[in-house]
This record gives sequence, C-alpha cells and structure tokens, in this order.
Amino acid sequence: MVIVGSGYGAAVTALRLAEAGREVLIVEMGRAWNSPGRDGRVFCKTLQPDGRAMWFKRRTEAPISNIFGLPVVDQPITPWAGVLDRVHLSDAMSVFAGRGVGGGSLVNGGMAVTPKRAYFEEILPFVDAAAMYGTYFPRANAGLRANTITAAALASTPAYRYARVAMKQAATVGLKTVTIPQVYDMDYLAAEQAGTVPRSALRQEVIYGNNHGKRSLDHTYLADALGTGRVTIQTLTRVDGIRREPDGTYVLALVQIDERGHVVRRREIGCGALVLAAGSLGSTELLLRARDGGALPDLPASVGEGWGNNGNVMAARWTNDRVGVVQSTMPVAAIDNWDDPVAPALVEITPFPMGFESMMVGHLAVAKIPERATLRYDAKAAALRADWQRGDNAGAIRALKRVMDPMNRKFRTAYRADLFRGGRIFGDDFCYHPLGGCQLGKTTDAHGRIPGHRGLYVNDGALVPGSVGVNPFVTITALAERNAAEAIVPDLS
Ligand code: FAE
Repeated sequence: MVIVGSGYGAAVTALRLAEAGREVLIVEMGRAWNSPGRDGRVFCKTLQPDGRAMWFKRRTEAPISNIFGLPVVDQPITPWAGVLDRVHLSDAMSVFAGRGVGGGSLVNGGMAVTPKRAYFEEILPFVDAAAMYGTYFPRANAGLRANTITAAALASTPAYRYARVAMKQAATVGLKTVTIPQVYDMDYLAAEQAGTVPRSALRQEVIYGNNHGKRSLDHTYLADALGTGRVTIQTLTRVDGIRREPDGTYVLALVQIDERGHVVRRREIGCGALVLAAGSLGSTELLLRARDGGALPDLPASVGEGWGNNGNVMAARWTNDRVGVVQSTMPVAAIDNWDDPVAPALVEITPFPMGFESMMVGHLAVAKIPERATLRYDAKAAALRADWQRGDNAGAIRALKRVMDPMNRKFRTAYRADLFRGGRIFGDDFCYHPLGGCQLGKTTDAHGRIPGHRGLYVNDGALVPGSVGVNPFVTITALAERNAAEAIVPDLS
C-alpha cells in the first residue's frame, strides 16, 4: 500500500490505514525536516535565507518582493532541497507549496478554519454535511491539535498589536471581525512573548519553516502514524510515473535524489493499492502524465479541470497607527465579509514583520469567485501549465477592495504600492491555496476512488473544486478523514 506525498491528505490516510492494520509506504519528494544544520537550526533565518529556504532555486521567490519599492527581499541562494516551492503555472499565476515530510504544514500560516456550512453544501452538495460537521471536521481539528488564542491574550499580546489595529479600524467602518483558530501552540507563543523560550513566530519565521511552536503534521498526524510501527516514509524520492501491470498492480517509477539534487537511484515498485496525496498540483500532474502519456489511457477526461486559487489575493494599506516592530507571523484574526451579497470573502489580517515599525497592515482575501482553470502537462517543457489569466482574479480584487476601501476612506489612508513586483497594489498573480484538478464526484467517485481503476484513490486538495471560501487545510483534512473512514479503509481492510 503506497501513498504519494506527506501533506494533509496523506497523513490522515496513512494514520487511519495503519490503525486498521495495513503496512503503509509514504513516498515524499522533499526531505525530513528534523535535523539541524551547521548553524544549529532546522530551518534557515527568514531574512537571511539559504538553500533550505526554497526547492532548487538560485534565488528566493518570496510573495512580497519589494520594500519601499526596492527589490531587496529576494536573495541569491544555493539550489538545494529547500522547504518552499513556487510553481509557475502561467504568466498570471504561480503557486506556493511545501516540500518535505509534512507538505504544506511546514510552511503555512497555521490558520485552521472550518468552512461555512452553507458554502460547503453548495460546492459539494452530495457530501453528507451532517456527518462532516458532526464527525469529520471535529475529528480533523482534534487531529491537527488546533487551538484558539484567548480574548485576553489577543487584547494584550504586544505581537498582535497589528491585528488589534486592523480589527478596530474594520469595526469602525461596520465590518465584522472574527478570531481564527491556529495550529501554532498559543501557550508557546505566550512563552515567546514572555521571553522564556526561543522565538519562532515572534522571530519572523513562517514561509521558510518554523523552528519552534508549530504543530505541523510531522508533530501530529504523521507522528501518530509512525507511532503505529506500520508506516515508513521514503524521503527525497519523487514519483515520476505510474503504470499498471495486466494483473492490476500499480507500478511507480521512483527517482531518489540527494539534497543537492543529484539522482542517487532510480527504481520501480509495485503495489495493489495507491493513494495519490501529492497536493492539487502533484496528484493532478501524475494523473495527467499517466493518461496523456498512454500508461493509464482510460483515466477520466476531466482530470485537470476545475482548478482554482481559492480566490486568493493580497494587499496592504498604510495605517495611521503603529502596528508594532515585533509581530507574530501566525494570524489569529480576520474580517468576515462573507455576508456581502456582492463579493463575499474572508479577509485575513496578516503580519508584515519587517523588523521595523512599518505603519502598515496586510490582508489576504479568500474570496468566492467562480473562475476556474484547466491544468495540463506540457511534456516538452516537463511542466504543469494552467490557462489562468490575469483577469480571472478581478472578482477577488473586488472583494478585497470592498473591505479595504472603506477603511482607507475613513482613516484617510492608502494602499501600499511598493511591495509587489511591477508596483502592483494587489498580489494577484500567486496563491497559497491551490485546489482542484481531480474533483470529488467528477473525476473521482463521491469518496475519491478513480472509476475503472480498482485500488487507485485521490485524497488531498485536488478533490476540492477550486474554492472553499476559507483557508483550506481543515477541509482537506476532514474530507480525507471521511474518505478514509467511508471508503479507503473499508475497501483495503
Ligand atoms: P500538500 O500539503 O501540498 O502535500 C503534498 C506533498 O506531496 C508535498 O509534501 C509534496 O512535496 C509531495 N509531492 C508532490 N508531488 C510529489 C511526487 N511526484 N512524488 C512525491 N511527493 C510529491 O497537499 N492553509 C490553511 O488552511 N491555513 C493557512 O494558514 C495556510 N497558509 C498557507 C501559507 C503558505 C505560504 C502556503 C504555501 C500554503 C498555505 N495554506 C494554508 C495552504 C495549505 O498548506 C494547503 O492547502 C495544504 O498543504 C494542501 O494539503 P494537501 O494534502 O493537498
């Protein structure tokens, strides 16, 4: 039994299969982030990145490139098996993704948000919402060890001054604000603030990994899975192709590399059951290559369709109030503008921990937009592509403006135009939340099984049809719990 990838869908599937007595091999292209480098840190410093920062890049490619209009953020690095990847799907869209044991949980902002039930029912009408909200979302949040900052801590922690400033200004113009659960340990954060433990969230760490405090999957689901004694993780090994023997065995072509990227071994392994959980892009790419390359020609024509960016767009505004030099990288608050009939969105209040008083507040919108793209594999360029165009994010920008414009008007403040490439006000050409490509109930059956391919499953963000209205990992985890409980484990036990 093989699982490709070690992010949310993979970690859940591995744990539940192992608990049911199955031996599981996880194949993960990134490394295990559990041993310190020569500087004593597992992950590099955010403002002094090295090869650990990014997946085989010569230069970092951070979401924000400029400070005061100067392109000083990105720095040259040695190509290495680093933790954050940026995959360029088209001129108008690139996707950030985690690489390593734990997938996106190693680099993400830790916001653990359960979607609005009405929207969940709208996007996945055939999924039993009562079971999701009664059983699988609570199970996912427990497995992820989500916790919530107390009202007292939010009101007083110096590192959340930026959140308080934004919440107050939002409330002044009549917007609703909410506290958001986190997988970062809020007790650890309090200890950071008190100066009794090494800093991580308060030391600018997030996109290149957190050295402390973060309950990433390697500390939760994957640790529990390994604890069963039935799960093995093969790291630095990429699944490069899937074919099938006449007896039904799936054969995976594996390419193992060292941390500098040199190929150390190529081999094939066979398995009777295969779960693809390599993320929206990774799982879709494997299926596209297998179908279009002729190895699995009967895969559904819909593979690649229904891909979306979850309505992601980022921007920042000047404030007329100080937001604090030391800011927690772990967002705990948002503006909930989901009831806006024109352009609904959840708008995160994000930090910009630049190490000086920046007088700015950032926002990442997760907007409800209908735009979807189709992913295809360009064999010549050996790259995944999407027909996503710049205008496709116009609805997300509109949703973000409906939150930020009133605050700018009221407080006589302005958008910052000095952060993104080309002097853009809106960071609309990248996303953190790739979703879809192997949609539940379209490319797969209602539980992630690929029709006509016994023993082949998808169980990750590729199943979610392009948008879920909030940050997605709780939804991906809960759907994976559901598919494991209702299909994968019963099928394979
Ligand atoms: P994912 O976690 O991406 O795992 C896929 C794994 O498969 C990775 O470890 C890959 O290295 C591996 N892989 C891919 N292809 C292959 C292959 N061919 N062979 C072997 N291994 C392979 O998938 N979401 C939230 O809910 N809250 C947040 O606050 C949040 N912040 C984010 C911030 C950043 C900077 C980023 C990048 C993402 C953020 N996300 C957030 C999104 C979240 O991390 C993402 O939705 C999930 O990680 C997706 O989970 P999957 O299981 O689909």
